[in-house]
Amino acid sequence: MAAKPPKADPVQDAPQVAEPKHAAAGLTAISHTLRAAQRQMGVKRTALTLLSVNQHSGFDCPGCAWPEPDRPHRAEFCENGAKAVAEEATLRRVTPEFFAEHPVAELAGRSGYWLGQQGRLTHPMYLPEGGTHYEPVTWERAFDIVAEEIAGLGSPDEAVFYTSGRTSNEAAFLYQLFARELGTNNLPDCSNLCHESSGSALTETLGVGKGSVLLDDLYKADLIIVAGQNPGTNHPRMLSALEKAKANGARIISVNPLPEAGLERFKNPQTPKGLTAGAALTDLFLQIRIGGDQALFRLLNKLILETEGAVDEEFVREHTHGFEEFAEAARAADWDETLAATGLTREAIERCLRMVLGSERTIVCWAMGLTQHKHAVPTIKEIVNFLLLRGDIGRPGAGVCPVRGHSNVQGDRTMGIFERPSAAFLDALEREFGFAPPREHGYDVVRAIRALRDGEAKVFFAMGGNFVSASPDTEVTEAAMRRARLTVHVSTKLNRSHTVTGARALILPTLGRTERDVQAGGEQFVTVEDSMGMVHASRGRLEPASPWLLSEPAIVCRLARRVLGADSKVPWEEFERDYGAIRDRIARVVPGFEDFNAKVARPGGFALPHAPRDERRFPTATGKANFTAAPVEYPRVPEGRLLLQTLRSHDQYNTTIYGLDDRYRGISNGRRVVLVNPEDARELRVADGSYVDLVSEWKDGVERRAPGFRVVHYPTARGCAAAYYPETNVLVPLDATADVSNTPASKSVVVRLEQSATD
Ligand SMILES: Nc1nc2c(c(=O)[nH]1)N[C@H]1C(S)=C(S)[C@@H](COP(=O)(O)OP(=O)(O)OC[C@H]3O[C@@H](n4cnc5c(=O)[nH]c(N)nc54)[C@H](O)[C@@H]3O)O[C@H]1N2
Ligand SMILES: Nc1nc2c(c(=O)[nH]1)N[C@H]1C(S)=C(S)[C@@H](COP(=O)(O)OP(=O)(O)OC[C@H]3O[C@@H](n4cnc5c(=O)[nH]c(N)nc54)[C@H](O)[C@@H]3O)O[C@H]1N2
Ligand SMILES: [Mo]
Repeated sequence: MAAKPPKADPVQDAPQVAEPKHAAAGLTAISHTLRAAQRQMGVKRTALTLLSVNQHSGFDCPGCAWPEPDRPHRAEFCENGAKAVAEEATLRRVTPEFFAEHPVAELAGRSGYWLGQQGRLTHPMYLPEGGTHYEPVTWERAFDIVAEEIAGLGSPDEAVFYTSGRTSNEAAFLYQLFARELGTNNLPDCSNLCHESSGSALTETLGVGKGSVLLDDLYKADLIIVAGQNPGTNHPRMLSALEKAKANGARIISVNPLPEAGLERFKNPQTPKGLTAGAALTDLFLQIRIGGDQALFRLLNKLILETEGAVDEEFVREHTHGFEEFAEAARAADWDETLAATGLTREAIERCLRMVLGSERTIVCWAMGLTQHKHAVPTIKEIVNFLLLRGDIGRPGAGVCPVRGHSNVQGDRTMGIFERPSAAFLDALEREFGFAPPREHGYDVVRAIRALRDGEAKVFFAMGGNFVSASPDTEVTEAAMRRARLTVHVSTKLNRSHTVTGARALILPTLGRTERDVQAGGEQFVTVEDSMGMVHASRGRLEPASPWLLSEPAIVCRLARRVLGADSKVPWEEFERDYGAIRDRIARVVPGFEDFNAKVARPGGFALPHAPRDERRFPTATGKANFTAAPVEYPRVPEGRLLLQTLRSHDQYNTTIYGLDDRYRGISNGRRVVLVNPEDARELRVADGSYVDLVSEWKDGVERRAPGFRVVHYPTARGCAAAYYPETNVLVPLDATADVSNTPASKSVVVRLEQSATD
């Protein structure tokens, strides 16, 4: 039997603290997996469901974007993938009766954890203007309401269409098609909050905004640098790949302000040895100061340039542009200042250099620890400089590996979910469908919030996600959302964004990945693209959570028909009937998808072309791979302040909170904790176990406060602190974003700690 959801909101500010762990996974992970899954699904459904995750004939794990091996293990999932699946395949339900019982005002006072634990949404629900409760509504009426509000806009640019990264390729393609036929490029997505900095940096330097390695390259690498990423929690299947790489002789350097358990040692639950001792992963741990990565790579580059024979001169000559200017900047780097920015010793950097010089094939992997800073884009460009110097792009075992978050976030972008689409993409749409798509750029997430705040956008539509909790500056974002005329969420589960609404609001419940999708044309499957540009099919097996659910493609098709009417140039009905028809059009619009339907029928799918990886061709403005010479930046922190990063615990999927523990870091039963280096804590006079308010300081002078955090003395880098997102999003100023990519700088927030009033 599955357990009932919690009735009351648990007390979350009484966390318990134990010693952090030094290894990830192993038997404990298996027992946690099964317990979490059975709580939501019961025993039989757990077994059935987990065995079809990431199998060629099954569904793509909604957990993360890490690729599947060619021959997946019979149990090709991880603890956190299983939790993501269990959240979706849960037997708990949020019905019209639930909404009748709980007024919206009450739901708005609940924690995100409590909301998510209530289960799957079963019916379309409507909150009328002035209403206190969501009421059931028919699908027809729901689409009428959206159409009414869109018809009332002064221009299509007053509507915003957000996407979270679980949406399939088919749904994403239709969604952007609808927005563009309507007449707007306002297509912000979670990527704006996530890897946008990677996309910006890689597009400018290499010509393709995606990673350049395949899974197999990891197995061939001599050296893998993992910077700003916590795979033990967020990409657990990556640990198996790192283990295999090590067995093949690779060495691993991890660059992180925190000693993350998963990177120290991995106990692979798929192997007998893994269940006991496990394998040590990290050979060198560089405990970097938050925001010090650009400085680190600049120093490494300076040292490489100073070492006889270390530069791959032929590669630099043949394939790159801008070397001289870059080399001059790198040679001129000032040791003292640059070193201080890293918080490392010169010896540590020289040790790292020796490992770099000893490697013929180096891969750099990274995630949010690098992308969410003001200088995220130049940081990633410095990593590109580093790889270019050694010729480590476009050959086996080497390259850039931004590790994506949501399971199809990369595919959504490939399908055109982008507020700044290329002219080539729009031309292709125009040719294929015969309408003129808008050419002006639309809003990204931060700009969409400003537009809502300023009354310039009035309809907010979300294809998945939890916009108000995932976005920065919670109070500003929530106030902005409340100014909208209409907010609409296509969702699987209840979340905070359903409770912070415009004048009218709709919740449109949809099928999840795990569920069977039957349309008039028969049973359908969808496709996704993983972090390494592999595209494959995903087919749900479970009965839908409720008979009233529509699939995401069906929702877009019906909405588009209702809003655009008979004038539409797009055969929406045909697309809803048969997703193969959607793929036929994708094949004609998106490069790399030729013969899409045939290629995706192959087990394991197919790899999208990647010019730098496949042929050392760089489709940049210069036609070469670009070295760049940005000045080194790093966050400046005034006396008595700390630099706070906002990160994930082991028991959450972004804003979906699975539980209140962060096992590897030794935290349990609560989330309001702030990890502080014991030396800093002593200087700041904050005792372990005392309670503080986190107060962020930003140049606008506005006080942003997150009250009541338990101080945990923790071995993070000096001057740095860490606390969980989304509780701390209230501290991230809307205007504190990365240059160029405009991604919120959620990993470098200057804070002071104030003794809590209640302490
Ligand atoms: N179970 C689970 N899986 C997930 C998610 C989830 O929430 N739960 N989220 C998914 C999504 S959307 C994403 S984007 C990914 C996120 O995956 P990660 O990027 O691993 O997620 P974070 O918890 O934000 O961790 C950031 C890591 O960077 C480090 N870090 C912080 N600042 C710096 C810095 O300045 N320099 C360096 N070198 N390191 C730094 C932190 O200590 C931490 O280890 O995971 C995906 N997978
Ligand atoms: N401070 C801070 N803020 C951050 C981050 C950080 O590190 N620090 N990380 C950022 C990152 S990397 C990201 S990606 C964003 C995440 O931002 P989002 O993608 O907007 O947020 P999620 O929490 O992943 O969305 C969860 C909701 O998605 C819905 N959902 C789940 N599956 C499906 C599905 O199959 N279809 C549909 N339609 N809906 C579904 C459920 O209703 C669930 O409540 O947050 C960002 N915000
Ligand atoms: Mo993400």
